[in-house]
Amino acid sequence: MLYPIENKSRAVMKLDGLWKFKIDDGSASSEHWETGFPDDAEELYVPASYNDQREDQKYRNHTGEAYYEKTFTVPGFFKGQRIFLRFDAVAHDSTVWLNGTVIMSHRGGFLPFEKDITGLITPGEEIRITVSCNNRVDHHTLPMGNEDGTAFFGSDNAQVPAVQMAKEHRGIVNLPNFDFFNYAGINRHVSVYTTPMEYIKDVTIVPELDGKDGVVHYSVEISSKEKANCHDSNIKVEVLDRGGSVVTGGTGAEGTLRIENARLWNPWPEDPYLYRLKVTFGDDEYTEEFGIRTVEVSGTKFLINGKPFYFKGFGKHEDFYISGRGINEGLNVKDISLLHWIGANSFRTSHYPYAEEMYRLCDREGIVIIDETPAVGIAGGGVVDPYTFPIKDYHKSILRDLVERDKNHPSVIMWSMGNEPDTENFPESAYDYWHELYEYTHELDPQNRPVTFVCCQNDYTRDIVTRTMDVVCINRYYGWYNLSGDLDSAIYAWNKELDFWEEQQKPVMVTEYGCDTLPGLHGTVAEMWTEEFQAEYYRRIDAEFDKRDFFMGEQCWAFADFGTIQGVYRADGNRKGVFTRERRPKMAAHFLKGRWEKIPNFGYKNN
Ligand code: GCB
Repeated sequence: MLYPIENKSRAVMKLDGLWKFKIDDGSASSEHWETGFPDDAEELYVPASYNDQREDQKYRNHTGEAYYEKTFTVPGFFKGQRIFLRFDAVAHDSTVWLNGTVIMSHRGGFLPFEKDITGLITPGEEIRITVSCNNRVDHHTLPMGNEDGTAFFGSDNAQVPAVQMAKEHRGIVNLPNFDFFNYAGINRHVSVYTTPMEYIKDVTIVPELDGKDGVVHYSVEISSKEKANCHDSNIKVEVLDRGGSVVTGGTGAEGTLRIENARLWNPWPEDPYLYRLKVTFGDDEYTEEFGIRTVEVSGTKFLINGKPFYFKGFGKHEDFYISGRGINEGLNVKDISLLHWIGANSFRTSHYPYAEEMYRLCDREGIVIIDETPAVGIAGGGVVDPYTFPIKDYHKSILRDLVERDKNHPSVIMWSMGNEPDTENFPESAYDYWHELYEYTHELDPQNRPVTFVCCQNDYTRDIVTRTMDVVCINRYYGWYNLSGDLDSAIYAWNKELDFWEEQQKPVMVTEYGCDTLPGLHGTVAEMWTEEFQAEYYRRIDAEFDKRDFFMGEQCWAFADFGTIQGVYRADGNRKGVFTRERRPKMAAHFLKGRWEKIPNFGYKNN
C-alpha cells in the first residue's frame, strides 16, 4: 500500500484535530452510536492514544470498545477524483462506519488500512465517520495477552487480578503478555486522499549493484482491470537524482534501469543518498524515494553494500507523555538527532511496526532499521504450548502487510518476525511455527532481506530454532534479572553463552541488554538502579563483545524510558532507557557516545 503523497495529481487531507470520543459502556450497539453519537461524548485529540488525555482512571485503564466520531466535508473540487479514506493505524481492532453504514473492519493496531469511498460520498457535502476500536489482547491477538484459565506468566509485567479475585467479582481484565503500556485509540493519521480515477496502485523497487553501476528492477501496479503488460507505454518511469535531474528512465509496468556510477545509500555518518523513482500513468504521478544499497548475510558477517556492518543502537518504543503511542513527528526528529549525537547507526522497531513517517525519515537520515511485527508475548509460561493458540494465519497476514508497506525503504535491512517467543519449552513446535514464517517472509520480500526473530533469555542449548535464523538476535539480562548486580558473574555467563554461539558459525547480535536506572540516583559504588551501575554494566559487557569476531552488533534496551503496566518491578514505567522519557541523557549515554564514536559502521570486526 503506497504512502499517501501530495503532488500535481494527488491531494491529501489529514483529519487531525479534535474528535468526539466515548468509551462504550455496553450501549454503543443497541443505541446505534454509528448513527448518532451520545450528547455526553467528550473531545480528544487524534492522532494520539486516548489513555492519558484526560484525568480519568476509566480512560487510563480502559478495556474493550471505544468510539470516535468526526464530521467533515470533502471539498467539492475533489469531484471527478478517486477518493480514499485511510487509517495509518488504530489500536487494535477497529470498525469504520461512513454516514452510519459500516465500510471496513481491520484487525491489528500497527498497520494501515483504507477504503475507496468514491462512490459512497458526494464531495462538497458533509459526511460523518464513526470508528470503534477495541484494545483487548488475548491468545488471538498480536501483541498477545493472557487469558483466564491459562498459566499466569510474566513477572514484572504480571498483574494481580487473575489470581487474586474470582472471575465473577471482577470486570473485564486485560492481561498483556508484554512490557509496554497497551496504549489504544486512533494512534496515527486519518486521511482522505485522492488519485485520478485510473491510478498507480503500487510500486516495487529492487536495487542491485553491478560494479560501479546501480541496477534498479522496478514494477508498477495500476488500477486498470486489464493488467498492464510490460510494454505498456502509458506507464513511464524516470529516476531522478537529489537535484531533480533525470538520470535514466523507461516505459512499461516492469523493467530494469541502470544508473551509471551510482551513488550508494550508506548509513550515517556516511552518505544515505536517495534517488527518486517518478512513475507516470495517464493523469497520475507517484514518486517514491529509494536507495541503491544491498544487504545480505555471508558467514558471520552482515553485509551492507558488500561491507561488514556493525550495529550500534537500541530497541525503542513509540511512547511519549500525553500522546501515548500517537505519532509524534517532532519526537521522531529529536530521537534521530539523539541517535546521531550518541554515534548510533540503527534501531529495532520493538515491538511493532512504527509509523511510516519514521521509516521515511530514517531513509533520509541514514539510520538502519530492524523492522519488527507486533508478535510479542507468544509464550505460555512453560505450561501451555503457545503454538496451539490460533494466530499463525493472522501472523502471516501481518508479515504480508508489513513487507508490502515497507519493502522499498533502504533503511529497512532485516525483518524481525517477533520478539521473545517461547523457543525453549516446546522447541519442536517453535521450530515448525517459526520456520514456516521464516520461509514465507523470504518469499514475500522482493529485496530478500535477512529474516530473524528475537530470542529471549532461555536455555539456549534447548532452543533449536534461533540458531537457524539468518542472524541470531538475543535479548539477555545477565547482571539484571539474573545474577542481579553481580557483573563478574554476568561476564562469566555472557562468555559461556558466547562460546556456544561461536560454535554455531552464525552472525550474532544482542538486541536487548540493559538495567533499570533512576536518573539522579548516584553512588560511589556502582549498585543497581544507579546511573553509575548502568554505565558500568555497558562498559564491562561491551568489552566482552569486542573480543568476539562473529559478534556483529549491540542494541541496548532501551533507547528511552517508557510507559508500561504498573507493577512491583516498575517505578513509573520501564526505566532501562539510556535517555529519560523526556530525552535527557543518563550517565551511560556519555559512555556509549564515547564508545560508539570510535566504532566505524564497517569493518569493525575481523570476521
Ligand atoms: C524484554 C522485552 C522487553 C522488556 C524488557 C525488560 O526482554 O523484550 O519488551 O521491556 O525485557 O525491560 O524487561
